[in-house]
Amino acid sequence: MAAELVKSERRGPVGLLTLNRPQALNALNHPLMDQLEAGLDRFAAEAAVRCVVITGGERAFAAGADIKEMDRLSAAQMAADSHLSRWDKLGDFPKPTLAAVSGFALGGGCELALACDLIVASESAQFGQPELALGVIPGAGGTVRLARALGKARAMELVLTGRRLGAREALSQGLVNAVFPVESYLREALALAERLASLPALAAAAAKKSVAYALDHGLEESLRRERALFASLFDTRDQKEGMKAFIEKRKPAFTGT
Ligand code: DAK
Repeated sequence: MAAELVKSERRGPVGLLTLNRPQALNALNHPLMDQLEAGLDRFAAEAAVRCVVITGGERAFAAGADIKEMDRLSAAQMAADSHLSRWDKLGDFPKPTLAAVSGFALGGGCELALACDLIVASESAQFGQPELALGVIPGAGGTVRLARALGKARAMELVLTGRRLGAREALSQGLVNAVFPVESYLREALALAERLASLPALAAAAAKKSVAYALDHGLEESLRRERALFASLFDTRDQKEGMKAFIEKRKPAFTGT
């Protein structure tokens, strides 16, 4: 039987994917990425799952793509790698995603966390892009997402020098949403995920789309798109329920429709 490199469980409305290759600090080799992709596909299709958490271990979220799988590849082989497109899946995921990060989040590990909507970190988390030391650059969104999250000066520094950001610094610079002690970060992440899971699902998907769109487009187009998404939600049951519940001074019972 193939090793379980990504554990997949349901915690009520939350899908939890745990990277499970501790002997290699969760280096993201192809078999692990296959299982991660399969887990994401499953949770995307499962209506009862309303939010997905990706986590690793206490020592490492993930220390990057597997260097021992890449070291001999040529440029043509790397460019032709049929697995590359799946890195986009997480960014395009239709439900809220949350990375619960402890220990090393380096290279592809940092990029994996950055591709999630929110990041909850443990005090021991370290984020970094050490690829230049390997003779390459970040290739799964690191230069792009760090530039957007932190601005030019910080992104240049992190990418060019490989300096790691500790959890507190990452929090103060807006890279992560919250930091908790190692003993409780996963519990806190799951509690936050449960809150996200209770949101009206179509509105949550629209909110994600709108924020992502705004990061890629100009102000005017983004405002137009936001307005269209806003209006589209008025055909949903959850909009009727949400507003009715407010008026009736009760908690809304959202159905995700
Ligand atoms: N790949 C393979 N094995 C790794 C690994 C990695 N990235 N990181 C750690 N390991 C393995 C080590 O080789 C070691 O294995 P054994 O020697 O025991 O067999 C084991 O994990 C424990 O690691 P260490 O002995 O090194 O542990 P230390 O505590 O001393 O050091 C460390 C921890 C995280 C500082 C160190 O392991 C380290 O520097 N690791 C490499 C970090 C790194 O350079 N990461 C970036 C890799 S490049 C793309 C998609 C993805 C990517 C690019 C493009 N496309 C979609 C286009 C991503 C690229 C990368 O991430």
